[in-house]
Amino acid sequence: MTFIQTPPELGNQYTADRALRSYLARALPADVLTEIGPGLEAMGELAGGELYRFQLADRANEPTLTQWDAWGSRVDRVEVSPLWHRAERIAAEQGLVATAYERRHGAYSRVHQFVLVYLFTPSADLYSCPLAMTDGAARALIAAGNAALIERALPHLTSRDPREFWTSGQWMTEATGGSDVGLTETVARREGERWRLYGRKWFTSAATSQMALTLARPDGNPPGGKGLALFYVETRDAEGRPNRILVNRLKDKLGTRKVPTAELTLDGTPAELVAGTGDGVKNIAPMLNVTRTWNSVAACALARRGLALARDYAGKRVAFGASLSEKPLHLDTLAGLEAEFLGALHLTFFVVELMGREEAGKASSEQKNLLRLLTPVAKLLTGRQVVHILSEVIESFGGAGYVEDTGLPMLLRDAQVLPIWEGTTNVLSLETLRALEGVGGLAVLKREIGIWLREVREPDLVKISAQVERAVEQAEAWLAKAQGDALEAGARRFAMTLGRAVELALLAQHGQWSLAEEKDQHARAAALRFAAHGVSLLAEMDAADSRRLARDD
Ligand code: MFK
Repeated sequence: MTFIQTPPELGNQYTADRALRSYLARALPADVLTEIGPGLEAMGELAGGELYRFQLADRANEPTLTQWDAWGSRVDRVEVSPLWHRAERIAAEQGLVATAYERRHGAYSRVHQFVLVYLFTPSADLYSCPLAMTDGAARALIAAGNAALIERALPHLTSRDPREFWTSGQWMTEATGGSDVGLTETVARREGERWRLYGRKWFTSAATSQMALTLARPDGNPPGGKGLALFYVETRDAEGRPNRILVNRLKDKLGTRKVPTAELTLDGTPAELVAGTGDGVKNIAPMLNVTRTWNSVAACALARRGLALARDYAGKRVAFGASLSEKPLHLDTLAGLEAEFLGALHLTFFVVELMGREEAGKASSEQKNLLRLLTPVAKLLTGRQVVHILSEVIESFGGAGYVEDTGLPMLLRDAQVLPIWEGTTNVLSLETLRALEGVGGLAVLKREIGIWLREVREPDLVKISAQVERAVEQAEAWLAKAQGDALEAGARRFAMTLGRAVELALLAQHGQWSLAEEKDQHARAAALRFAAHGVSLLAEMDAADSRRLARDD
């Protein structure tokens, strides 16, 4: 009889997630957890069961673009995969955006929302992308205080009724640059009573959204980000036709293949100013901070999915006389990945907690500063961690991980977008330096880390605390000394060091709590393993050598 390998399976993705449940037990008041628990369990069941099976069956379906109808009219219809239709309904009904705005649990509402998002994301083929932009648009409209647009769009963006629910695009990237947005070429002209936009948007995610926030330069404005204005666009007119928007083509991408990313021409698209005729980059920043946090949550979610499958498979796969889950080297490999994942999870949800406090009006000025500083740090670090973790997860399946219809390669390809969109690792490292200036340096972070580490008693974890403190001091010393090109060249090592220090400090704090409250060694073990991987990445690099190596000088 030919051998047939039993495939990996998923159970309820909430009840089976020991680390998430342990985190929530510490972070949320018991009554809040009791109230939201059944909803999380239902989402975990859906994501590990019906939706996961649907996702595997729907694997080959990708979005399509029909530009012309049979009679020669330009229609530019984008059709998405069946799973995306289902995901849209689930997202509305389960309040994946709404939960944050209904604020039923005050400052904890963001944690509630993002746990739902975390459970949903890995089974939803990056439908989280339009949801992230929707959440970001809602936040940017509120921040701008534009009463008319808030009244018009917010009820749709935060609706739980699938018939009313809108998603939003975030059209920033042009051919001139995805990072240097100040180079935007799209112009805005005042024609009669309204603004119209002319230009080409080079990378617009989720082209099926009902609205978008976008940047354009009002005629006569100066170059750069300050000369841009933030505009609100509805993508269809009253008859449902494209609103002077041409979909040139869908992008043929490495991953996120279910996301209908499009090149658009704006050919007199009617638009409304969101917040004055300038400062576009500044006005879209609240949206960026929200989508960057979704990015961090998605990184954790995809990493967790890969590890859940790898762990299950290790129990089923037999090689060299024993199951992989009995093999010391296989276990050692998975343990290292789990520790990195847990670091990412704790950093991400700490940022989410801060965001919830800020929105509920409960954040101190120190907490606001921490949020400003750690949003880019979490995004850049978790984006790199998830790619590393999923690359190893694929390898842990051997050849099966390389075969498309296992559904595994898609995980790695989708994860690879997370360090790219919403600001690459390097762009966010530089953003971290700017954010530091705005919050008055590292003092606020050092104080917070000190508070966490003060609770640590267990001798192994106390040693880790010293390692964290050394890394932060080293980062501070480097920052005080580095200037000009050296500062820029080291920005990534610096930002990653900060992020790793925060992750390890949170792991140590949680490890201590979990030992005391849950009699559980899991978080302590994660802290020790993470510490062994190292925290500080800082090193003196010779600029001339870098040029030699990078440019082949
Ligand atoms: C599931 C995952 C979900 C993810 C969904 C994603 C969907 C995909 C959609 C996209 O990918 S959209 C493209 C995303 N693009 C980016 O994220 C752009 C990356 N580039 C940067 O972030 C650049 O650093 C930046 C465009 C901001 C540089 O432009 P500028 O014009 O040089 O901006 P500058 O001078 O740094 O900042 C202008 C102002 O905004 C400053 O305020 P002041 O004028 O008062 O000095 C900044 O402080 C402020 N600002 C910038 N970034 C901010 C911010 N304020 C708060 N938070 C921020 N993050």
